[in-house]
Amino acid sequence: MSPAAAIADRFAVDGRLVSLEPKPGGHINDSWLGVWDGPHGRRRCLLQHINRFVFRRPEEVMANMVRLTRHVSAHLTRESAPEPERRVLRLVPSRDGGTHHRESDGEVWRLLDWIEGTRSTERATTSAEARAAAGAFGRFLRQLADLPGPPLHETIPGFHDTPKRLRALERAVAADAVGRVAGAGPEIEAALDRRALSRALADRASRGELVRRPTHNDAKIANVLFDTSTGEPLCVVDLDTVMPGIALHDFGDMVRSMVADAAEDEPDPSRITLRVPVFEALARGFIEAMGADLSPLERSLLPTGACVITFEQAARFLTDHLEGDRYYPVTHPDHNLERTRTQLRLLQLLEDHDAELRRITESL
Ligand code: GN1
Ligand code: MG
Repeated sequence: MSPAAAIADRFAVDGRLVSLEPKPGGHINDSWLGVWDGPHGRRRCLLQHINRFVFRRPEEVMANMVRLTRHVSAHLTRESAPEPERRVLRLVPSRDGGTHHRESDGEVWRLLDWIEGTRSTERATTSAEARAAAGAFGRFLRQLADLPGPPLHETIPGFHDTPKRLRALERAVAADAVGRVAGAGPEIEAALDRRALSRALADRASRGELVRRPTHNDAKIANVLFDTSTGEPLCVVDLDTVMPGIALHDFGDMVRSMVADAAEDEPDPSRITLRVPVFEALARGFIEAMGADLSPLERSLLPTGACVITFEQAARFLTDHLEGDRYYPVTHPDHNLERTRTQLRLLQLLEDHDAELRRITESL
């Protein structure tokens, strides 16, 4: 039995594990798709190992997940949503009744029911798909807006604290730990030139002008499951970074990850283009789904959200490149530098189109 299969066996699934295959996807956690033969036929589940280098307190990640999935389920029941079990992630308990399994080495694992008949995608192929994804994230935020009780745990402190991300970049440049600063001159200059942008939302948030609420914080299209036959966006996944935040960061991540029709690590930045209709579709889908939960100020700052998050992601990739690729997995030495270039190119395009994007959000 492989180590992952031994761990899968620690969860309360009725039946025999017949296969367990690695499921490539996100950068941070490792996942496997398992198939069980049981009394009610075949059952598929996703086994996940939580990355403890990134999530220092996995128990808090799990506690958030339990609270918020229950809350979303309650909303679905109240709304009489069809097939509610396909619209929210469901944890499979461990054999001792816990929400996760902790190995003797301290590593934390969880098992989720696989949502059958869904597909996910790395890129938005059409404006309609982008609008649908933005609607899914907007509804998710609305469902969480009335989460009772204390705020969710901050699973990664300062996750979207953009000025802090800029300071981390400055420290990485000063330290030049792996001798890569000389080879990244233009990228460092382009990022440090955007110092003012790093404060564009942070200052307003600290003055209390932007509501803090539970947000997703990794709102890329790959984190939405679409119904394979109808194309309806069913379920928002990757809930590890759901924590208090601001809605504009989620909108920013949607634009960052969908507007360009190119992979995040496209090696040729000249192939990055800005699809204005996709931006419009995202704004439309998000505004529609959020309704009155999005303030007039937030609405007017949607294009700023896109710039801030694209800048922040560029700073994060560049910092990691300069620190020797400790956070994001890479396949070749300049991988994080290439990712930085695509983000910087996209940021430039967003800035060049600023007036047009503002006109669009004002007109909706
Ligand atoms: C990471 O692991 P994944 O692919 O879901 C990262 C996000 C980045 C994203 C870039 C916890 O997400 O913040 O935007 O890569 N997640 C974490 O693709 O750092
Ligand atoms: Mg993620």
